[in-house]
Amino acid sequence: MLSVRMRASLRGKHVSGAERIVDEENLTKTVLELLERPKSYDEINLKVERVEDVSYIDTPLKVSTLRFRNHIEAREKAIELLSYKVKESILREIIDVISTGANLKGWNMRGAILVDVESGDRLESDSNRGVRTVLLDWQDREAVKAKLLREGYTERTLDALAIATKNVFCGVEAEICWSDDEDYVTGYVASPELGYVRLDPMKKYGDPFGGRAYFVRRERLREVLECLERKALLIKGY
Ligand code: PML
Repeated sequence: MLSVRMRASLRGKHVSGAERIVDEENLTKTVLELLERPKSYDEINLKVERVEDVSYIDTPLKVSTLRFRNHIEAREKAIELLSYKVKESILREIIDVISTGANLKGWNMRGAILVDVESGDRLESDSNRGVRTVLLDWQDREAVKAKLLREGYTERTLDALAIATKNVFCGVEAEICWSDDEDYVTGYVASPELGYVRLDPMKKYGDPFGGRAYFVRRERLREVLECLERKALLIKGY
């Protein structure tokens, strides 16, 4: 199979990214679809890579949604939900980091922050880039997308649910995420035990800060990273 990845930027800022895992006969169609995604850009990077060893899982994490009056209440709920696994003080600190710009320049990180689930230590080797969950897709993307949209979810859910599902598959103990898109305020927490819990809203409209944090066991760091960045995964259904 082939992994197809697209990244687009405008004046040095990332504006769009997407990934598919497809068979050869769907390559051209997929490349064209991905090229049409970014609305404005001055650079598009397209990478096609053969993947020999693809793992399959039957279903993604279970999805639920909780709605709140404001992001303060939603963030408190995120802390409450994850506190069975991560200390409250660590969760508060990480939420603060994401909401004020996680990289060294005080801006959003492209990838996720990696956090030791026990101590709260930051584990990513490059604190500007972070860690990216790649090489993943739905086996029948269009069918899952149609079902999610029918149920009132969004295309963001489609992509974020695939990422959160691969993260759990790879050994991430817990995750917290909300978008850096100013107009997209729904975020989520995820873990093997909680599933994928959407929290709406995790920030105010117009807020440009967002990102992801993955809580991992330090002693499993190497294998988790290897899986997140190098193991191809297809999710069969929803
Ligand atoms: C959802 O609506 O299910 C939450 C999606 C979060 C997306 C985060 C992102 O795209 O940056």
